[in-house]
Amino acid sequence: MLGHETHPFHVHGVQFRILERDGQPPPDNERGWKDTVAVAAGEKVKIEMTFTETGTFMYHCHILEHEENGMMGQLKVD
Ligand SMILES: [Cu+2]
Repeated sequence: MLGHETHPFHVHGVQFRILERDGQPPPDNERGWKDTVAVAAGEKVKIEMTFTETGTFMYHCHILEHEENGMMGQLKVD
């Protein structure tokens, strides 16, 4: 079931920093620049990213069957 698995969330074209996992600072190994972050079922991860270009940026779960079942979207940056 899609909602009970860990999801490797990925954004195209930009890197980000992980600010919080369930309201707590991330562990040391997650404090660098990332393009993918694992999000466990029920977990909330706050990230921060800066776009230096306008356009449409895709985000999705990196598990193919999740992506094909709707875990993808677009960010429009004007
Ligand atoms: Cu997934």
